[in-house]
Amino acid sequence: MTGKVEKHLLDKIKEDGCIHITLVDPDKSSGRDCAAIAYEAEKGGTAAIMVGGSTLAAKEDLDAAIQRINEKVNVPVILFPNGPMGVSRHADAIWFMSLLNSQNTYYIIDAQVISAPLVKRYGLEAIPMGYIIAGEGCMAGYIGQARLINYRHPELAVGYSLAAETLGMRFVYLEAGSGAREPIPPEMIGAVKKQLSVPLVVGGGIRSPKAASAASMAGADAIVTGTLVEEESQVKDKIGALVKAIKKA
Ligand code: 1GP
Repeated sequence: MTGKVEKHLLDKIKEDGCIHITLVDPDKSSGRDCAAIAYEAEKGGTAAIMVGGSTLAAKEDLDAAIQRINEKVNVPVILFPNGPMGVSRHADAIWFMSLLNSQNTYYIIDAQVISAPLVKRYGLEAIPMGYIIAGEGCMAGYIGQARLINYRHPELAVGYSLAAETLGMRFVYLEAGSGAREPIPPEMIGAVKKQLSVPLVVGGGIRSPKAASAASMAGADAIVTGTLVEEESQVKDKIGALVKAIKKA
């Protein structure tokens, strides 16, 4: 069943052609204020805030960060978990994701087995998503023990994406890893988009309106950026420029 947050995302995608989502990582934000970043990002036109990170270690930090964000923003707060530790009752929804190209069953299904009862107990809206890591992979690739897909093999990304869709997942996330030197190339995005019917989320290494626009033009339905707004300066302007660059409608 499509919940409120998923509907918001789908409506926004329909309206704008491509939406922007801001990732904040409570673990990385020592000294930085996630809530202030989220507040400015919303003013810049971001459609949702994603909270999580591959190395998040303290549940209290996550809970506290989400509560602070909730006080400041109206757009939905969606969990981007690295495992059961990334589940918080305070969020509006959770990407219920499986790292499909992991070599370790923990990231494909075991973490989800532990998390699902919690998601149910908290009444969180779960949005099923296939998560696929390509290119450099960075921390997410290392922690998630991904068999990284080389950018020269878009057909592998197509296969994983179609497998996700065929398994009933309602979003696909093509990830290059936070801070990746090279974002997912337009050729790979285009090859996946050509075959996929569910929305395609793309992230990792996107730092300029030009790169965001290239991903959008190639077929991304949503662009995620994190590193771009890790520093608290000019968040609204930086996000605003990206949002403008990716709009297709
Ligand atoms: C990481 O794709 C996201 O999961 C964001 O990456 O930090 O490089 O924007 P960046």
